Amino acid sequence: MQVQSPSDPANRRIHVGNSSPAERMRSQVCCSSELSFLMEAHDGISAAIAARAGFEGLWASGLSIASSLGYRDANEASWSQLVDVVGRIVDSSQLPVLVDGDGGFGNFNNARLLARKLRQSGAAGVALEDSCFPKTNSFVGDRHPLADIEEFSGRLRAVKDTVADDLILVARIESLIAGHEIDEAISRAHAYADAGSDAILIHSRRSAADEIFAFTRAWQNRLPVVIVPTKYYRTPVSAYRKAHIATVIWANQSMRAAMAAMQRVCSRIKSEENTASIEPTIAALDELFALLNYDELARAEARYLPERRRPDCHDQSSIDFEGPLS
Ligand code: SPV
Ligand code: MG
Repeated sequence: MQVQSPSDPANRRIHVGNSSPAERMRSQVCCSSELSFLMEAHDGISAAIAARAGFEGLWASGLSIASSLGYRDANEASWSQLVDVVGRIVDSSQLPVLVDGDGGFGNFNNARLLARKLRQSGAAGVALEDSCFPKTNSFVGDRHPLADIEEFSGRLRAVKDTVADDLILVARIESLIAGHEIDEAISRAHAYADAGSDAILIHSRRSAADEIFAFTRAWQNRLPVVIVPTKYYRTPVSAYRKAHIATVIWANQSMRAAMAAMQRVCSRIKSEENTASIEPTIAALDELFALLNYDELARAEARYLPERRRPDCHDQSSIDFEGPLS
């Protein structure tokens, strides 16, 4: 029997040892003194690529998932579509996944249903933002309406009461996005901590991280702080370590990289009516087969499939089709 290497994705499990996805995420987001990083994924292949690159946790981005489905980040994709994609991300990466749950798709009842379904899909955590349904992406438009603090705290409590410690609960504060002062964000952070959150995500749309650091100075790490440096990408991560930030989310770079690459390739193929010139610039098929572990399938066929039924040792036309599970 062939022994699989521990780095073989087919060999990893969502439960590593006795650790659940939430426990693995907790050791990264909540309890580790080291700064940790979550990489965006929006489908199975982007998740597999992030895992291969060495990331130890993923962010299932609402913006990127909506975009890959051809929707706008305005709750146009449904909660069940999100849950389906999260299942693919978990499956293909076997990493702990923090899911962008937007505002929870409604009130406390929708939020707790979403959390329950995400737990079933193998997610490690959910981030809920204090926006109103339907939400708008934080970088689109101005003066986004914020949820009432008490009402949003109820959403958080309902999620906590439903999934307890099986899912990390990150409360995301949109105060700074909506144009409010640090004090407003801090009073929300206190309320959301009291409601049972495991961590606070503070979001900013500025091109420098000044208001993030003003928040961390005032917050004094009462709960771990998570940030999303999409707009203030020039800030070095050493500054986040100094501010004792727990987790950085690289929220949409894979989706934007894929978009740029697809745009380039499509326009070249359209104008050249030939793929010869772009072939060296795109992933080889063998890379794709390696990424998705086709070797493991060949080994499994050798182990489980009678020889006469294996793809490379029979005449397909002589075999009756019996369906994928036969
Ligand atoms: C997402 O990735 O969907 C986020 C982060 O919510 S952001 O788009 O930066 O608001
Ligand atoms: Mg989002």
